[in-house]
Amino acid sequence: MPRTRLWLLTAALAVSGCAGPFPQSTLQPRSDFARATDALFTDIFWWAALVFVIVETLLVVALVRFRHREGRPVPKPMHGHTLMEIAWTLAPAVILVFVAVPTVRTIFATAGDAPADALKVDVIGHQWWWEYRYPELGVVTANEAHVPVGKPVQVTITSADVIHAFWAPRLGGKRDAIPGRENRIAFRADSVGDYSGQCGEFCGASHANMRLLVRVDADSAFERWVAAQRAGPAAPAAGSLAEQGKAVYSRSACLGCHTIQGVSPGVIGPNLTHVGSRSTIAGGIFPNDSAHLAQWIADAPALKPGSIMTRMKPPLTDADIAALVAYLQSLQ
Ligand code: HEC
Ligand SMILES: [Cu+2]
Repeated sequence: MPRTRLWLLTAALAVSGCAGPFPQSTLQPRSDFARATDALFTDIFWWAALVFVIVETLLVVALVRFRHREGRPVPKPMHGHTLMEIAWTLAPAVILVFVAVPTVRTIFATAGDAPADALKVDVIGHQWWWEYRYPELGVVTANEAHVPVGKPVQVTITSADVIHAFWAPRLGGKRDAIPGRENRIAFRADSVGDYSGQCGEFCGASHANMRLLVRVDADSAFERWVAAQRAGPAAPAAGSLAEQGKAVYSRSACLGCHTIQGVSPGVIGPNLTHVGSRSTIAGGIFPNDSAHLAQWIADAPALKPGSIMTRMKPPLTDADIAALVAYLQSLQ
């Protein structure tokens, strides 16, 4: 009885793994690219299932029919059977053709370029965050990419330092981000929503903390986003805490590493011109709220091991940090 219960418990645990939601499952595709790879997977899965059933059936039949029985002589081994040798050489070859043809077809179908009018997005991997540039729109942002629904998107991927891999599983396959090289993915997202992903190639201490978000917007929302990103940074109100924050920013090391349009030209870290409009910070791992911003500015490596944004020296005062947070949040 306890054994049955143990089995039931194990089965329940295993099945509960199928409950979802699965924000990063390639089995829930939301673009033409992801649908192509998912269809290939399903296709090969059923061929593999067929092979499994045939092989296991033969195995069980052989075990039952030829098992040892009292008084039965030892079966005579067989040596050299031309027909069988040909059969078990040919069968795997045929199976491989059934796997290879759709695979190669899918590789070609997903390796092509998007049509010439596709939205161009340049993705640059950094330790440990993503930079997105829209060369035709003049937009630069970090960690959260926006693309319009139903439109072809041409993503060009490279890296500023080591090898990373851009991977938003429900939209497109994994592609390496290699310094000095450009890889591409073309896809057309088919439903509005947030699609998370992450770096898929080990890239150092905080590889696991290098997540990303692709927001697929309806046309009008995408246009609003582009217009907001193209606008200059909001000017803080006179006498506000945000204005003090801007002053702290302008006399701190921040400006050597970060760009805020018209304020500082740094290119080591993410562009902060509209940082207040993003939902997360630091490679998509922390919510963009006052508490996390304050902790991050005070001591980024404590939140994210190895962070290139080091602790500020001399340390900022709590008042300075509060002012900086207000300033960053005003940059919508
Ligand atoms: C040595 C260069 C450097 C300096 C100095 C620096 N940062 Fe950063 N900052 C970075 C890097 C690199 C990242 C990305 C780190 C990551 O996500 O792993 C970053 C990330 C950030 C982020 C998160 C942005 C996002 O969208 O994810 C904020 C906010 C930020 N820095 C604010 C500041 C402020 C305020 C200062 C000044 C007090 C400052 N930084 C000083 C390099 C720097
Ligand atoms: Cu990585």
